[in-house]
Amino acid sequence: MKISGAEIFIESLKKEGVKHIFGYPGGVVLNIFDLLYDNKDIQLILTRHEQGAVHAADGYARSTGKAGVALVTSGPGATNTITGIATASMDSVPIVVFSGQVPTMLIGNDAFQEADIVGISRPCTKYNYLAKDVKDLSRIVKEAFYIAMSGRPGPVLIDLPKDVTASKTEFTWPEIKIRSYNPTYEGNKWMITQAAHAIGKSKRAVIIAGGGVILSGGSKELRELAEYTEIPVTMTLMGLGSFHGNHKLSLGMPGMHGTYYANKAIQGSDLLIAIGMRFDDRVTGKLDAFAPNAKIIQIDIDPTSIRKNVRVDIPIVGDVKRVLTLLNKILKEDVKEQWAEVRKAWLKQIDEWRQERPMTYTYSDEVIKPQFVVEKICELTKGNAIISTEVGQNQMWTAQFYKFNKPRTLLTSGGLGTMGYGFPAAIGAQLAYPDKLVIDIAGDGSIQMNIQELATAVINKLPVKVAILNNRYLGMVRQWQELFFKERYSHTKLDESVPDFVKIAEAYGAVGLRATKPGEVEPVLKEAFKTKRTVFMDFVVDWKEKVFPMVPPGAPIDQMLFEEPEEKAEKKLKAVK
Ligand SMILES: Cc1ncc(C[n+]2csc(CCOP(=O)(O)OP(=O)(O)O)c2C)c(N)n1
Ligand SMILES: [Mg+2]
Repeated sequence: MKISGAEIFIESLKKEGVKHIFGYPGGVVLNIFDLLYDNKDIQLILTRHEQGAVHAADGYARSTGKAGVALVTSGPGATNTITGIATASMDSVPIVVFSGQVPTMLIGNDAFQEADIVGISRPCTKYNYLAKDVKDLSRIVKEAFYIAMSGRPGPVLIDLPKDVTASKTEFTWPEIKIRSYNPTYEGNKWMITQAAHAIGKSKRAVIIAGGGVILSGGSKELRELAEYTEIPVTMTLMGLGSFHGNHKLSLGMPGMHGTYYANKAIQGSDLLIAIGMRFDDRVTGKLDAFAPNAKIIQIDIDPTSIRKNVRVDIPIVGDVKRVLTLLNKILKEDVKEQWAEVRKAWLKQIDEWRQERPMTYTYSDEVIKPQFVVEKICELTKGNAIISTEVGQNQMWTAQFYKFNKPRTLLTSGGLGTMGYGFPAAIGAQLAYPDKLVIDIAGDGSIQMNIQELATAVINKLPVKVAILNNRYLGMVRQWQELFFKERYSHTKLDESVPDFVKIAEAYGAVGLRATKPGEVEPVLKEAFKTKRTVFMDFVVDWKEKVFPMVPPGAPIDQMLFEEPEEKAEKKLKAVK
């Protein structure tokens, strides 16, 4: 029996096990939306902006490990997805985005709502398709999910011309084979043996764990490696949750706003084991001063990530979980060092650095410190919530003060740094986990970038909690202006333009709560966590607070700036007024 392209779309998604898609309608996708009107298997979640749909699909994917799906119309609907697609691309998130397109015979004619989305999205998708013939559609969908999920995951876009979804053919679900695409999962055994011997010889080794550990499901193997060889672990922003944040071998996050002791350990190391991380400039600081005495082992499934930024002595292309499994086996069978003895001096040295400059902040009982809010969230949730963040200071304080202890519990835009990501991403995660506590730790600037998704959360009864660290500033940019631009606060002061978030929440039918004093923080959080409704919490925090420590841009990572003494900060405050 012949069925339409729109029906093939539905049947293909069913075959892929898709239950939820996020989207927004328009003229050229009406065929599909018509089928979604009474389809029992697939539920479309209507967001209020296409960017929100893609971030929600991304949050769904990051929190579950399954591909997230979005469906939008042509032209502006399609172009509105680009920030979401680029966000997913930078952080290796598997999503499949379907965009409507004008009929094939009109493509290239500047037809109404035509945009060359295949061209526009090419640099920020892992792969993209223009489905020109309905006969190819099911194969394309199947390939798209395979490409999105396999190897180093990433976003795939399928452009669907209106006539293709209208025309009919037989539905088939073919075997697929993509000749030019064969990710390498097994690492080279000889290289892995070299890595094991290098670990055996090292005295001052450090592991840097990245998002690849989480993507491959390799947390258990990472822990086994660290505990067996007594090597301390630092987790990049994308790697937070891959290793228990409270483990005695945890050094927290490295890099620009990382811990002093992680950065000192990297700089002083004789062996760096980089696992599923790509040496982003926020991690390395000044490249030619990075880890000057270290031999480097890099494990990554994506060969183009290896040696991209730093020299690597032992490159291993492969899936992190499989490589670590073999590495652990070789270590246990062949490299039987007295690990505790070998690492004793190194771990003692790291502890001294930890004592010298712990990750801390100055508490106040007059004004709410943003770090205090994050600490309280961590304490009350015991690290068991799914946390998303926006971008800026709120994101860095979350990374510093929330102790992530499970993979897939932090949803944050690391590579692209997309303000407006956290709230829709939290909506996606809440849909996947209706009974879990999902909290977006937000900034007053970022939350306004996708605040319209309050409607999506409320109407779908998604009890997402948003904790706004309201400093009335584009705080992170203000921080740079204070430190590097002579306190010239050009266009970063939001102040009286910041809306009343309690009223906004209420206007959408959500709950709005506010805390202006430190003593109110815990009661507000407790009240929010108790309710089954969408909640905005407006924490009016100290606007002067900065994220420390900080590596100034272009400096080596052990040359960090620390919190200033109070009097000096006071002087600055006067200067601003
Ligand atoms: C879409 C987008 N535009 C601009 C930026 C640059 N930027 C980075 S942090 C930041 C300020 C964010 O302000 P807010 O959300 O209030 O967070 P805070 O730093 O105050 O916690 C800006 C403008 C960005 N990351 N993303
Ligand atoms: Mg702010």
